[in-house]
Amino acid sequence: ERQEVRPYNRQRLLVVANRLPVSAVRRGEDSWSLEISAGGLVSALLGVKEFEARWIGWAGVNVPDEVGQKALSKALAEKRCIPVFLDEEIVHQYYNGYCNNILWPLFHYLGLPQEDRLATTRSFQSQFAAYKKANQMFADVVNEHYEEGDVVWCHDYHLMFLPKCLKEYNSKMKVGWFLHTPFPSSEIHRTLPSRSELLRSVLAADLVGFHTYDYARHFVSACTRILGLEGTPEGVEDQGRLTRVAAFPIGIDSERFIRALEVPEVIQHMKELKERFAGRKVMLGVDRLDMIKGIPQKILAFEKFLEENASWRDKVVLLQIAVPTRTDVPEYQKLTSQVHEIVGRINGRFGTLTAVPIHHLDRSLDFHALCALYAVTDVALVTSLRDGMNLVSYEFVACQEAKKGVLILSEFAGAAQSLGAGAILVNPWNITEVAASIGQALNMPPEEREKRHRHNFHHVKTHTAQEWAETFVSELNDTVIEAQLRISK
Ligand code: ADQ
Repeated sequence: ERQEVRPYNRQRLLVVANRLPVSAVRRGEDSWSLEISAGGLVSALLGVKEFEARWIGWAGVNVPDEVGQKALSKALAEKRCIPVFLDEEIVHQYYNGYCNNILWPLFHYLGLPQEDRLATTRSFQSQFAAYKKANQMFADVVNEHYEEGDVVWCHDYHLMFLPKCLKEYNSKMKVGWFLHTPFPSSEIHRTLPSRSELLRSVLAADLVGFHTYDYARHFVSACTRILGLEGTPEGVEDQGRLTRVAAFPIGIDSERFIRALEVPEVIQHMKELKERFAGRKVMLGVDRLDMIKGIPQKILAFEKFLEENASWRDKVVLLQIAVPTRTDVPEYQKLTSQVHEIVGRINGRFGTLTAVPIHHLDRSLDFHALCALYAVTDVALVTSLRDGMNLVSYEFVACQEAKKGVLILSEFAGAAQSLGAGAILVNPWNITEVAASIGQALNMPPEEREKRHRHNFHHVKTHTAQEWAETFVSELNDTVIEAQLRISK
């Protein structure tokens, strides 16, 4: 019904995220090549097709010269992308510093950096200043391209300051903000020195969205406890102005995965994989190499399983595909060596001259290779210590119509709330429990696998990325109209 009233496909949507969905590589003074970048946000928004969407964000490269900036803007315009140019110092302080070293770990319950408290506080302040400056630069570009009637949708923890900057430019702009990570308990958020300023800036938006009801509730309690505002079932109220707060669980473009399984190249890949691992059950992990994904914990649980189940040692293989990200941040470098060391030790311990139990790849796979891998997998292991949603679990389920494999899923991933009934839920910190659930998954009778898969497949097929975006934008339109009605009364 709503769709008839609102012509979604004609409304312009400005999607603002730290990164554009493409990465640029310089080929000459004024020539660029563009590649799609990996990650959950990009995967989800590529599934959103019904809007007249423009993307605004950083292209992932430093372009100090005007010739290069002009040429890149032109190349990006063909992909409906508009670049925000950030210099190296800002990227270092804002992106590597405040976003990835402070907000990301904090929102995933890993706490604030604490090696040297005084030094941390000093750099914290300059990083927060750079964060605000970068957000202002995004706001300038949005403001330059904004036309009346556009909807502006800001994404993620990189841009918490943006709603405020945008409303200062134009209080009539429809502004929504969505967080792709968890929003932590208010007791965690209150440790952040800039806690109040960030909450207030987000509250400038008309609609604030999270993946789960729990994250939305945590945000509202942070606003009530830290700012002393009033929380209502609708959102947060400040002097008669309501900021609507709600849950909008993301999904994937499931049909894209289902269709891919009929592509000859994917069928060929599947055949090769089946031959390569004939006689062994295939277990799979696909993650960005990040401490929140619990990769060491997952591998240690697999080791424990092999330790306790000698008869499985030559009958199962774990394929862990971990694409490196944020390679400039020292913690991520440490994690890479830690994972390599554990994998090496386990392969040395349980490997034979002809086979090893773990294949670990530090790289990204193309879409078709990934689909083939999902389809031949018997058991997928998603052991995030915290994860906003986790789309890998959705992608695996979408590719499992033939095989009906088992999903082992962390209870700390947002996806546990939607796929919990079909998956085996685990506490990833409990290595013994995860090891036991590997045994349970490998030995699960076909009827039970079928029943669990059916539940999850239905969910993944009916809760798509497209539906997620439509619901958010439709609610944002309604929220603005309601607010105007309230004011005119
Ligand atoms: P991410 O932390 O990036 O996303 P996730 O949701 O699992 O996590 O998405 C990862 C995406 O990257 C998937 O589409 C996956 O296929 C792809 N990917 C990962 N590793 C890959 C590899 N080695 N090769 C190829 N592709 C790979 C953030 C939040 C999540 C939230 C999403 C969307 O952390 O919790 O679900 O945003 O909101």
